[in-house]
Amino acid sequence: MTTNRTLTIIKPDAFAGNKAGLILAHLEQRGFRLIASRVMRMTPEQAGEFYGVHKGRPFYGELVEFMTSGYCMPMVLECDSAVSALRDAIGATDPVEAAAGTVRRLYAESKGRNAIHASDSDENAARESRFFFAETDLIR
Ligand code: 3AN
Repeated sequence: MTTNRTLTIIKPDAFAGNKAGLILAHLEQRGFRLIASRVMRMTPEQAGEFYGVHKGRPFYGELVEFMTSGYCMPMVLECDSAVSALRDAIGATDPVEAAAGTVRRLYAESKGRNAIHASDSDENAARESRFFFAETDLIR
């Protein structure tokens, strides 16, 4: 995993709202290239492990419940400075605080149902990409 890649997830609210294509197009227009994608429904065990860093926080149960409530779409994206570029493109966790033109400002409903996940470091991008994809899915 090179540092010009990051992991994103179109979350169940956006996927169920038929926004996956719009969000991918939005990101492609900003220079991100799609390396790998899948559509899946996470089990409680998978969501609990993926968000294990938040275990013990008040919103953890709600977060796991939401992430398992429907289909989602993990993707690996490539771009210069991918992690920071994608964090900039998705905007703040709470859509009311997200800058104009960001994915969350455009498509998120609330702090919990906020349309999209993006890795917050190169280390987590590598770990989270391996969570959803095999090494062979990422070869170019
Ligand atoms: P981000 O996704 O912007 O990195 P984190 O890492 O602080 O935000 O939180 C992980 C996820 O947990 C968020 N994407 C959001 O869905 C959920 N979350 C965070 N804070 C809250 C909150 N106060 N209430 C409900 N859900 C929250």
